[in-house]
Amino acid sequence: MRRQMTRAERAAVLVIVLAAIGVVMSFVRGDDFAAECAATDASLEAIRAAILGGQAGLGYRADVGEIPRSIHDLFEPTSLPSPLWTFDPATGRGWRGPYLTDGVGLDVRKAHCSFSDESCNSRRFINHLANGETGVLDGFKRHAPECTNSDAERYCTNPIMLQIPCSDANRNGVCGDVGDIWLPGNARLVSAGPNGELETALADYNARSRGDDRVLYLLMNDPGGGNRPCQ
Ligand SMILES: [Ca+2]
Ligand SMILES: [Ca+2]
Repeated sequence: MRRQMTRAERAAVLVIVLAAIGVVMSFVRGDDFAAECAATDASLEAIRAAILGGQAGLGYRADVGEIPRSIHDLFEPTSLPSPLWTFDPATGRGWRGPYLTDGVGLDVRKAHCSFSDESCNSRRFINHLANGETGVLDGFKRHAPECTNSDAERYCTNPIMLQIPCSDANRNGVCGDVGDIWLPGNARLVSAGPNGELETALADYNARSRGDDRVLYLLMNDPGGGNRPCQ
């Protein structure tokens, strides 16, 4: 005849079941994060290929003659001098995009404060971003602390940035002051990463202090030690 489990045995079984559920949940969450991280890195690579050229074509730089000022330039040429708005076969110059297909209209009020709130001092992080521009969102939409509360609608969508850092001549941590020299050779694509907070400062030309941000340099190898592993 089947023996009844004692209370201690039932408790032990319950602990084992709960532990198993915890392991499964952590795997699910880990896979989820790894997938979002990989998707973000893939978007960074796709944007770099759109700028520098790749399998899909020569890219923005070959057509326009220089790298864009922002991701928006890959979707619309309106920030360029008007002679460059259309491609001229005679000169081989001019915009002939869009160079990407997965653009979204940016509502910076829904992004993290680093993007949308002047109190976050955007000159430390952003050289160009305006509400209504077309951009590309990163893959991290659920991990920032703000995304777990009732403000979820306000936050949780973060655009990938094209950062063109500066020399920060006066060493005040912000770019755009008199004497600050822009460094397009150090241009990089930046995602705010899983915490949704943009930590890669414009004045940090080698992005050595980037937290969990995902950084991809356009024109040089990463001088800042690389990103954290995608797991
Ligand atoms: Ca400065
Ligand atoms: Ca971050």
